[in-house]
Parts: sequence; structure tokens; C-alpha cells
Amino acid sequence: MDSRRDFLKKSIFLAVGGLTLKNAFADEVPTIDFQEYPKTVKYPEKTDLIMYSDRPPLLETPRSYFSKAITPNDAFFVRWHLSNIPTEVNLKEWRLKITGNVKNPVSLSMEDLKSLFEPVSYYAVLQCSGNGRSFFEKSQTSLGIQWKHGAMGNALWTGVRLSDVLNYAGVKKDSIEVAFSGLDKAPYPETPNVERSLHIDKCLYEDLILAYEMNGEPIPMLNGFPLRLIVPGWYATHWIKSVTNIMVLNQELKNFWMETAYHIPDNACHCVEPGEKPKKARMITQMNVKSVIGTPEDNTVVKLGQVIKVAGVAFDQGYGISDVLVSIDGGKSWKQASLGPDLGRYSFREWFFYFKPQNKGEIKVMVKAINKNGETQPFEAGWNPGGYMWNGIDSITIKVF
Ligand SMILES: Nc1nc2c(c(=O)[nH]1)N[C@H]1C(S)=C(S)[C@@H](COP(=O)(O)O)O[C@H]1N2
Ligand SMILES: [Mo]
Repeated sequence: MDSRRDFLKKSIFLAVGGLTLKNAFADEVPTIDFQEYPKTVKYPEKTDLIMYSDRPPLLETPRSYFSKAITPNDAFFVRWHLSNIPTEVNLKEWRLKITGNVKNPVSLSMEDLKSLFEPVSYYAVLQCSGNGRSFFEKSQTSLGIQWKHGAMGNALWTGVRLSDVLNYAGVKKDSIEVAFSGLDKAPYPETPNVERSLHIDKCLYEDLILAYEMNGEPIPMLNGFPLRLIVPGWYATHWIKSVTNIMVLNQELKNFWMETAYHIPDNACHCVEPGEKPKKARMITQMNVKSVIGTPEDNTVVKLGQVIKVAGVAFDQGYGISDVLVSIDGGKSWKQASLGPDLGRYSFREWFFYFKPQNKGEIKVMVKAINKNGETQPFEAGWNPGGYMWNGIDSITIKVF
């Protein structure tokens, strides 16, 4: 198992070419001279990001961005399942179609969307279900992108209410789901296109939006220009990018994405013993409570007597963060961190903590968040076959000399 995993990791790196994950993976893959590779890559509309693949682009946000509550658009992570992704969209021709079990099927231009419906905005965290997958117990880590911390980000999303758009088309009484698909296409006919559905009540009575802006700008092409579904509090798999087709259904959508992909053990911890299969599985939905250290960098070296500021972000599925606790003694004692402004219950909450080391040597700084529902993070996140929902306690080492 171990050697197969190592082999897979190596072949992924070799196949990708032109990337380096020197700090992240050098210890695990000692045979590759990472000096030969550029450290990061720069895609259109993006700054330097950590690349896991270029077809489709899989780009991770470096950890240091998570000392601030808002993730800039150019640093926001990117994940597509299929290699055939949209690279340009002509808004003169682009239409959003609402069809299926509706009274009046409609086709709306971007201008229609902006003029017919009231705009709404809120901050919300977008996080891949597999974010942090690489931190699950090594020998049992599931296959899939070995994300570290950065398959997540927080932005101000602006758009129109999904419910307004659906009501405009007139949802028929016997409807049970709404299906969404975007402009990305499978390279081979055997590969299923990305098409997902949500329960009709979630679409009509909750605060989902169809966003055309991210942090006050049009959404970057790689993040779903010109329109994307926002499902606050839920994992990113539901946040369909470059949405063009919305179909109201009077039956359940059955396809690979709904029946097989993104399933978690259907129990309280969403976990099983490493290597085991769950008896019963269900679709992944809400995120769990989590906190990440953005600064300082891991292995930062400081002089004795220097004051250290540790800062990061915390979030959950929408109860909101009540406390963030920091430990500088390996988890024996925990102290309250200060919280930054509250940007809404779906947003990252900034936190920071100052301390002055009393001795020379290594200090392990750990962080854990508690949400307003009293939920907190486990020391080690429970394992599941997909490597989803990792929310173990984040830590960094500081060297004092
Ligand atoms: N159309 C489309 N939407 C999609 C996907 C996709 O492959 N196609 N991937 C989903 C997954 S798994 C993730 S993690 C997020 C990534 O969003 P981002 O690229 O804006 O970070 O998009 C989601 N929406
Ligand atoms: Mo994802």
C-alpha cells in the first residue's frame, strides 16, 4: 500500500512537470530534485499557486493567505474535474436556461439576471471536500488530490437569489429536485459530465445564490465565470461553476456524481476504521468546524525575547465561530485567541494571538476552533475512504534561539 502510494505520488509529479512542492513534499519524495522545477505556476487571472495538475488545472492557495479573512480572487484555489474547461465566454451569446418541471421555461441573459432580480451579497467559504486530505494517516490516505490547507477560500459573493430565478420560471408543485450543470465538458463520451442536483426545498427556501461577482469583480474564468452556484455552509462539490443549465425535476437525478461520488459514511463521525468500507454512505453536505494557521510560516526561526503574532482563519457550516483557542505547549493548555470582525456566519473569521517564548528551543503552536453550536475539532480527524472533511488540529513549529 505504502509503496504504491509513493509510486503514485512520484508519477503524478513527473507527469505534471513544471511544478515544485519542495517544502510540502520534499521529505516524502527524496529522489526528485525539486530545484529543477518552478515552485509554483501562474495561470491567467491568477497569481503564483501550487499546481497538482494542469489538465484539468488543480491549483492550491499557499497557506500564508489564510491570515486574512478574504481570499483574493487571483490567489483563490482552482479545481475542475474534467479537462475540457471553458476558457472564454461571450456574454452576448451566453444564456442561463431554466427548464424541466416549470410553468415557463426561460432563457436569461446576464443583463436579464441583473435587471429582473434583486442583487444580494454575502461572504461565504468555499472548501473542497478533500481539503487537507494529505493529513490523514499516511499509509491509509485515500487516492485523490493530496491537498494541504489551501483547497479553500473565502469571498464576497454577489448575485441573485436562486429562489427568485426559480419562481420566475414557476416551479411545478410535484418538483423534488433541481439539477445544475456548467460549461465544462468531458473529454470522452464515457466520462459523465458534471451535473448535480439539490433538493427543491433547499433551492426555494434557503439562501443559495447564483453569483456573477466574487469580491466585487466578475468571477475569474477558472472559478466559474460568468455565473456560479453558491451553497453557503456546504462543501464545494455543490457549488457548480459556469452554470448554464438549471433543470427542475420531478424525480431524483441519478448519475455518477449523485450516486457514487462525494459520499461519506452515514454515521455521527462520518468515519470508519482506516481501510474499511462504510456500511451505509450518504452525500457529503455541510462543512465541519475548522481553523488554520496562516502566519508565521512553519519552522520560522525567532530570537528569544521576540513577540510572536500567530494569525489565521476559522469557519464552520454556518453557526458561526464562538472561540478560537491556541496552545503553545503541545495541547496541554489552551488560551483564548482574539477574533477579528464578524463578516457573517458563513465567512472566515480572522483570529490572532500574541506571545513571547520564555525558553530557547522548538515550540509547537496548535489551534482549534469552537462554533456557536459547541462543536470543536478532533485531535485527529476520523478517516473515511474519500479522504473528505479533514478538520484535525493545525500546528506549526517555531524555533527559538
Ligand atoms: N462546473 C463545475 N463546477 C464545479 C466543479 C467542476 O468540476 N465543474 N468542481 C467542484 C469542486 S469538487 C470544487 S472543489 C469547486 C472548486 O471551485 P474553484 O475552482 O472555484 O475553487 O468547484 C466545484 N464546482
Ligand atoms: Mo472538490
